[in-house]
Amino acid sequence: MIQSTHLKAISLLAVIGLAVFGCQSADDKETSQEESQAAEEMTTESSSGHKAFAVVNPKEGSDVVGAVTFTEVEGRVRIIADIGGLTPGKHGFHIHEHGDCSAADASSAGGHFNPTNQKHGGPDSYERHVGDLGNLEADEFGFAHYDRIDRVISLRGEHSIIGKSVIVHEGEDDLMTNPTGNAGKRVACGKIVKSEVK
Ligand SMILES: [Cu+2]
Repeated sequence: MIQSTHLKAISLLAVIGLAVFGCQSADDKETSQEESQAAEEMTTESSSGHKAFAVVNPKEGSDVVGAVTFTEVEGRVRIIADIGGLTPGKHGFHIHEHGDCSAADASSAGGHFNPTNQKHGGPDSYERHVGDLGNLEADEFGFAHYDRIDRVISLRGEHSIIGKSVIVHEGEDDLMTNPTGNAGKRVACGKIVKSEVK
């Protein structure tokens, strides 16, 4: 049991390390350039090969920290998140519309990313916000590992999540209550940055 906790801690640190290393080559000024570049590439490239990541940092009253990677896989996006410092159980996990985590309560990140103006749902709901990714589920040690392929979010074009933010919530997303899923406070936030890793 102790060994498995250590392994999880080590893999979490490795993911954060990779993400932070990648971060050194990307600053805020480059984001709009990257976004227009992404739109340009949409017409000239297949929809594979782009990557993005977010390092999520704790907001007020929380110790929640971790990293999320987004990787294009045959026109869809694989999302892998490793997050620690959670209370055991489910926590709402969304992409919010602004890449601004500066407010103590992360209210600066705005609402769920919803460019298609739909109602809140779960990741597999017919109607959902682009940013509706459901829940993380933390184990007894407060670690959550999330790995799924999403059919709605994108790393290019109108549904691009580059420059938006990832938010982890204190409570469970009920996958139903519009527009928030009733998931409570925002306990961690991170801006989504396009990765330069080839
Ligand atoms: Cu949210």
